Amino acid sequence: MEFYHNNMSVCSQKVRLVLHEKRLAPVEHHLNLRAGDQTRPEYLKLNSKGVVPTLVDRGQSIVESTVICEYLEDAYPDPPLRPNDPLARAAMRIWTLLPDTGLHVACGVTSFAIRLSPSVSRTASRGDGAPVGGKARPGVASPSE
Ligand SMILES: N[C@@H](CCC(=O)N[C@@H](CS)C(=O)NCC(=O)O)C(=O)O
Repeated sequence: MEFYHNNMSVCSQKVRLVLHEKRLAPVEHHLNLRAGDQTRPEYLKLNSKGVVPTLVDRGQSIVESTVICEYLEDAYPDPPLRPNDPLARAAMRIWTLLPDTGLHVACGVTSFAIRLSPSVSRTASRGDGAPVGGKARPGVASPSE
């Protein structure tokens, strides 16, 4: 099993949580989104949208974070993460819709602005005083790196 992801990606985080709960340890490929790793031809063969995450399992590429989570639940049911009760399952699906229909889009706009706008990169702060476009402290990854 191979997992293509990024440490700052919310969509990747969802899948990392499921992998951890199921004690699965795929070979990890950390993509540097700022450097454009996600647009390399070999990666686009796995994920034609050029986004993370992507899971490769049993020789097949699986995209879309929620679909990946559902796949992991189906393919590796132990321990189960999806509730059996239909109402609880409906609530689970509402939770998974929240990032899919709102959060990812909102984050995408912000990430895009930070990545492409030199003025935002120069003036925005990561919260620790360092510029968003600046060099990370040792052990701290820059956003979308
Ligand atoms: N609906 C997709 C969204 C994937 C997505 O937008 N991923 C972002 C990171 S959270 C990305 O790879 N962006 C790359 C870019 O902006 O070039 C999913 O849930 O997997």
